[in-house]
Amino acid sequence: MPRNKKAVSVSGKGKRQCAARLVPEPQQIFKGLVFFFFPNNTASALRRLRIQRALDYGASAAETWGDHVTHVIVDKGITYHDVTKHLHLETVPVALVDESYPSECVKFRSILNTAQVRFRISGTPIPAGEKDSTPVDEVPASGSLPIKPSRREQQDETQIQLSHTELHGRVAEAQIAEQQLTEQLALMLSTEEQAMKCSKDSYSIVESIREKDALDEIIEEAKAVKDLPLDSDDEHHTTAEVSDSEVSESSESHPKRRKMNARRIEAQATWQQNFVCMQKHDSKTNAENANTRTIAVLQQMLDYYDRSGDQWRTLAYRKAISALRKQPKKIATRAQALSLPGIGTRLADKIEEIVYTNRLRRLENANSTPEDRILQTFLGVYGAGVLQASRWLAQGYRSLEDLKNKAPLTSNQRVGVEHYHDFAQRIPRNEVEVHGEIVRAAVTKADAELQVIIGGSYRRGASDSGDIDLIITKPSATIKQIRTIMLETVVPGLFQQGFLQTSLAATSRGDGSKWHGASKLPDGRLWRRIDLLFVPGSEIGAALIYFTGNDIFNRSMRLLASKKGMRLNQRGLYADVLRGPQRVKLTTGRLVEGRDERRIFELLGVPWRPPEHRIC
Ligand code: DCP
Ligand code: CA
Repeated sequence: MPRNKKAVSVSGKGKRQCAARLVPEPQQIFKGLVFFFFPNNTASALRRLRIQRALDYGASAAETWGDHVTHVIVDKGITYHDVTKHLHLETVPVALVDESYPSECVKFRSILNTAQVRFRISGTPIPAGEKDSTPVDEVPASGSLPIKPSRREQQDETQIQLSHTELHGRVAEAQIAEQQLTEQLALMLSTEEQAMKCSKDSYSIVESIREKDALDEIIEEAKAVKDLPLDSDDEHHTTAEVSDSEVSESSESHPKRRKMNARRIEAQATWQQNFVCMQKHDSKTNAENANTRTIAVLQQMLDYYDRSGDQWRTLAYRKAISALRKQPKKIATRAQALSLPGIGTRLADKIEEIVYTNRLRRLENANSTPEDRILQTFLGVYGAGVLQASRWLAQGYRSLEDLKNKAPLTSNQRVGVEHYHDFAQRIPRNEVEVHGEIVRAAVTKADAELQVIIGGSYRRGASDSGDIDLIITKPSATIKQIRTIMLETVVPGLFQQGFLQTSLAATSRGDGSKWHGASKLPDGRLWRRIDLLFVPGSEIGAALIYFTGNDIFNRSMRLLASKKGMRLNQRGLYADVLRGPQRVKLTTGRLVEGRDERRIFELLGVPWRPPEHRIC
């Protein structure tokens, strides 16, 4: 039975009743808003769904144009001119956005800025001054963060790498969205005739709906960049792989084929070289580079996008920085920058600007509005993602004090807010070592065979770290044994001696292989974020690779494994992974190595890289 049934009729051809199935009141983000859909009818199943969704989230749909309308929501392909002509207006006096606007608001659970370029319809007059300033889509507007760069920027600026988890997260989101759409469609097409139509056409209708879904675009884009290093188990093989039989049997007798095979072998040799894990990257590549200043400025921009959860731009900037690091000479002009792999026109312009002005205007604009600054602050709260930060903003909180005093916070969020300034500070290398020593003393006291290895950026030789990653292992122990001794003896002991300050609940579904919390030195003032990672001896090699990183290096290694018909994760390197259609993994494969870090490199054909050469 639908809750709070509210009938709203929409006029015109294909007129039918849309009954709102209102979501619970706190989620009704559109409450009080009146949407005028254009075209204003439900002839299209896709539009009908969009209207239905908006109503579910509290909007009213206007039957006719009038003063009560707050937003005009326009189908793809319709121009500003079409709207003004139809409504007999010179300009549209209310917010005018494209069809993606309501679903994006629902996704972010807040009312997004209607002025964002991504919602603009063709022919909309551009506000004065905007052309000269930062493009609206360049910097996330208040309460709203782009899920991907515009196509234009994407083409220009980057060859994008998309992580396995991100891709799969998005595929999963898309599948959930599809499921929801299908359910809604079935509910809407409720008469017998419509139900029959639904069963006959549901696939094509849903397909056509999904064609226009923003998530689908992302997935398509992810597919389009599938040859770039992804953190993926399910990557496609390249045709560069040549089977032994193909070479041995046919090479001699078919010269043409032999030539082709030779080319393919050569291609195979070179494609491997393109993986970042094949090349040495260390902090010197950074420090002594002719492009140090440019890299530093781009890094700040990268940090900004990273905090904002904009993984696309984050990766684009990383790629540019990585390309600049490899240059022995200073890259000063746009043309020079453009000649580097992975740098498109927009980033090339930025590089030129940095070199000639020693700064990046964009950086100064990045936190230009008060709301942007607040959002950035909220994004710095431990455990708060983009969604949570924009929700706080939409709920009217303006400062950390507001959050502390007025917002309902989870216990993790409260720790994050109260120790915001502590966690924001990098931890000097020698302090990381002292935390490691304290844990090591407690661990070995509990079991002399347990070992503590400091991983993360520390193991890569960083002079400071964002948090402390401690790998706890024992050659002969299972994870269960390690977890028991850690959680029953070591952690309580470390609390008792005043070193551990709090434990933080795992944000995602944990497998019991980690403990997150905060620690403080006896003579220290600051709380530090500390992770204890429980690793059985049989997996220590793979875990060392994973927890040493960096993340780009890891992605590169995983993709390389996948291209070689193997699979690498934090537990081991596996071979003979059986895959079905769409390369869906059917079996996890046979473990070939987990214990020996160097052996995993060897098996993958990657020259050994000491941890400090894994800074990509
Ligand atoms: N890691 C990864 N992919 C991620 C996150 C982490 O492969 N998305 C791996 C590589 C990292 C390691 O886990 O090096 C530890 O993660 P941290 O976030 O602690 O990153 P770092 O230790 O490298 O950097 P920082 O100094 O900021 O802590
Ligand atoms: Ca770390």
